[in-house]
Amino acid sequence: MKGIISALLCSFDEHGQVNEKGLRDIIRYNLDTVQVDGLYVNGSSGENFLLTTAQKKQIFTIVKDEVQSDVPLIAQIGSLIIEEAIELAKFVTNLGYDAISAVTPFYYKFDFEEIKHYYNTILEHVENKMIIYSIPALTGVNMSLDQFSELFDNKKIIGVKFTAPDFYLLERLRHRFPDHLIYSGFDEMLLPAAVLNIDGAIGSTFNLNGKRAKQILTLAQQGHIMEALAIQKETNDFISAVLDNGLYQTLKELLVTQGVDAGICRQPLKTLTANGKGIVLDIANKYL
Ligand code: HMN
Repeated sequence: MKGIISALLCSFDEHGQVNEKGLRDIIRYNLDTVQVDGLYVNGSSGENFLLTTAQKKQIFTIVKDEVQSDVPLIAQIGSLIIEEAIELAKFVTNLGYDAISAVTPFYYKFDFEEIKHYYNTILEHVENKMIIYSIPALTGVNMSLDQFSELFDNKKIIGVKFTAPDFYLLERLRHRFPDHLIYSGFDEMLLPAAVLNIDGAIGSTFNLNGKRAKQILTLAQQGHIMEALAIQKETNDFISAVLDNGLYQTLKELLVTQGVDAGICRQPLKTLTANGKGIVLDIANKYL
């Protein structure tokens, strides 16, 4: 489960329903064209927190059916409703997902004991491996090195998706846990994370830009930092254009320019205006 892993986008129709053909198209593009090393399903990029339980299960099922065992699959099952997290963890484990992942519980400012209890409780119910999903900017949950260490005391917790610009903590984590899987979560900071010897990266922009990301990771691993930096610069030009125009909407519309039926986002995420779609064409011409 190393390398460049796409945080999979999902295709929705104008009624907010999963477009199965579109989702399969997105998967095929990731596997056949971008050639990513794995898929992270129902993360932020999959609009997970806007979905019903039935839709989450539908997406997990379609993805496994399309991918089979071609690349590793990680299922994000985190939910504020712990019963839902457990139900989804069991569901994807039965489907054959290689690992589960759960975002740190958010909104209520849970303390660390509550967060630890959350992970351990989910894992009591399921025979699978867990990747912690840490994204402090969105959850408000900042964990220290010692707190990560306490979580890792549970042998089923095998790694972390580290989505934060804290390279000191990332280096300390890498040093202290050489055998855990450490993934970088901010695509625009892939190179500095790669220099710290991460195992891989999980990100939204890899649905389109995964080839450049793979080059950055490989070049950094080989010590070719300046070559990697040139590709990170091009990548960041791409990412900043995407962010300026609306992240998930733009990524989906970029897929549409490549013949992928990527659909639109679920409400309350907005849809692109005609002007926004024009900007997408410019981005596609420049970077794809
Ligand atoms: C996921 O859960 O879908 C992604 O792994 C999250 C990932 O860290 C992305 N973060 C968010 O979308 C909030 C990044 O890929 C991010 O989109 C990218 O670095 C652009 O900022």
